[in-house]
Amino acid sequence: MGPTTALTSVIVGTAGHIDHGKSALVEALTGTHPDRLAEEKRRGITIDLGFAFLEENGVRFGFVDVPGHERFVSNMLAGAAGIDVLLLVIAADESIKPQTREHFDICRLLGVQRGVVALTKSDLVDADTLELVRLEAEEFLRGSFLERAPLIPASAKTGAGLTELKKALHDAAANVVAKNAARYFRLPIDRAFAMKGFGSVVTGTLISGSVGAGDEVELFPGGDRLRVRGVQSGGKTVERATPGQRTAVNLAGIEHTALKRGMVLATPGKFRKTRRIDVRLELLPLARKLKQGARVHFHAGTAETIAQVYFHGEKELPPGGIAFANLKLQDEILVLSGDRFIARLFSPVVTIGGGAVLDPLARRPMLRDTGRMAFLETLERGSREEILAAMTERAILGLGMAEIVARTSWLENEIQETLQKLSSAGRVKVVSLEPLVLVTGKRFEETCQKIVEKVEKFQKENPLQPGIMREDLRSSLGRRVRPETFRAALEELVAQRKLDAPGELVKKAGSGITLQPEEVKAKDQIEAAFAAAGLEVPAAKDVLAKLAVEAKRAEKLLQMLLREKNLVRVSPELIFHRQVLAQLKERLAGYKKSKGDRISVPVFKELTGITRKYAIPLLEYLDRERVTRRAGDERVIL
Ligand SMILES: Nc1nc2c(ncn2[C@@H]2O[C@H](COP(=O)(O)OP(=O)(O)OP(=O)(O)O)[C@@H](O)[C@H]2O)c(=O)[nH]1
Ligand SMILES: [Mg+2]
Repeated sequence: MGPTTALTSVIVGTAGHIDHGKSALVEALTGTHPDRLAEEKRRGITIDLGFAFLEENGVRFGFVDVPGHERFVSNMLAGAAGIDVLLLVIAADESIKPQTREHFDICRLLGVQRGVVALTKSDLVDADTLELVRLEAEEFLRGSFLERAPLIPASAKTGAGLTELKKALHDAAANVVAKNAARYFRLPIDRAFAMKGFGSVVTGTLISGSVGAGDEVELFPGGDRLRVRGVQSGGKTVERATPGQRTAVNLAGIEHTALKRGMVLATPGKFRKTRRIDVRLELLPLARKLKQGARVHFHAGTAETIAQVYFHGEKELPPGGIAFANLKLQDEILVLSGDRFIARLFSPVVTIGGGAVLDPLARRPMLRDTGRMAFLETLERGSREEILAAMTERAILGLGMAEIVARTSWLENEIQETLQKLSSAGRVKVVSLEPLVLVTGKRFEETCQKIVEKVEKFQKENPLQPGIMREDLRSSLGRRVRPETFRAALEELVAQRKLDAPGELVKKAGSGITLQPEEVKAKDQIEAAFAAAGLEVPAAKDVLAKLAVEAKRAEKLLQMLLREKNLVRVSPELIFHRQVLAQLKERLAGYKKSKGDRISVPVFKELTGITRKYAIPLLEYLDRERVTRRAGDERVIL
């Protein structure tokens, strides 16, 4: 491993009103001016995200510098996702201004945990003014995640306060909770470009997992599988980039024009793009109330789209309110459970709130879905066991591994562990491992019970049938019972000796058909009639008519003989005894030995002594049985 991997990597994001000195401060701290566009240099403002690095005392700081202009808040949002430490910049000569508030609200809603406040341009004000601004800032931050953050007067011009600022950034970095590189890889793309000699490159803040040359990654929402040619972090080539690093990924097999901000690179085959999500939505105290069906700008990661809001439960959300909502997105994007998002009003375009994704693959809201609120509550606060149990409960057809991963982002071993706990407590039943299918213990019991009932009912109504056909039984349960669940339930019932399932049949354990003495006799008579007839068989109805039992039961007895294969139906009208057919096959084999393997219809009639009425259906039957094969006017004996 290279030396860079030994460093702690921390992303510092600036925030603050336009012209308050964010970019100048980043330059003073790192030596790199983050503005890179010609237009930015000409106008003296930041338009899009800028980046700079500082390596000091074992910490590698990646700075993301954002624009303060109100028209570029959407660019700011793409940078704010993934920051570990907020560098809130307040100019001492202007104090708190609208985008100071808006940027701060955004960082809070995105769940940023810690930060440092720089009172910049300290060289422009006297000590009294500086003190006043400090008081205003303290007041502004009271009760927030920055309540205890250091407020440091600084000047990019004179260099005052820079040492203290760096120290404060180190202190904050020491408290950043390290993100786990063993989780699924995810890189929201904030830039895409072509590099001479390299091809397509995308950059972003690596928020989860790791990536290295040779990896296969999936591009969302498109779904392309791409190969990683190389990875850089902080301008240096690395073996693997880890979370909390600004990362550039060189991709093979795609034009840079097909890549853009808002797309995401991720571990292949794990996640699904979505247009419907369930969320917790929080409205800012100063926002206007939000009505059912309202449309808002939706930002998550570096992606941006439009969302229509449907509240579960209430009809509208008052300022400062919090509610569960279903969002219908205009474009397909990749968001995962726990991801934060920001909502902005249509007009005027201002930030009104945000929240967290609870279910990235939500269903369309339905009025009769009364369990949804409790389900979302569980997703938000529940343990893994509670969440998995609740998900299983709501998955009528069972729940597979792929779906659990896509909806929770849990690793497979975490799912296995959770499963073990749940199945040993009897709360879920693993009905199949490959593919994984889970049903609740309760639903499994119900299915078993239903199967027994169906079999009993069938046998009661059809006393002369040995049992119900497996496939008929399964389809009688309806589509809500998955084939895997049916199979597992049947196995369980056989193991419990409640049912027998020989071959394609399912019947009550130990049950057989008990015939009345006159039925036994009648059955024998039918069989004997066909055995005696040889190849010139009588019509079935004539045989049955001669019996002492009533017509319906006689028909059942015939069916039994057919099922037992003692009689064989050769054509709709003609039934033969098994032994007669066996003799015929033998005779053909003898013919083949002495006369050759070709036989014509007249010769066949002569050989068997039967008329065309029997000969043609029999030959067609023999063709089907692959005893003979038709070849023009003749048959080949096989
Ligand atoms: N005197 C003085 N001027 C400063 C200081 N910091 C920045 N400036 C000046 O303030 C102006 C704006 O600085 P920027 O760093 O571009 O401000 P910004 O916050 O990045 O602005 P946007 O990115 O457009 O939001 C520039 O002319 C800087 O030279 C400082 O500490 N002291
Ligand atoms: Mg700037």
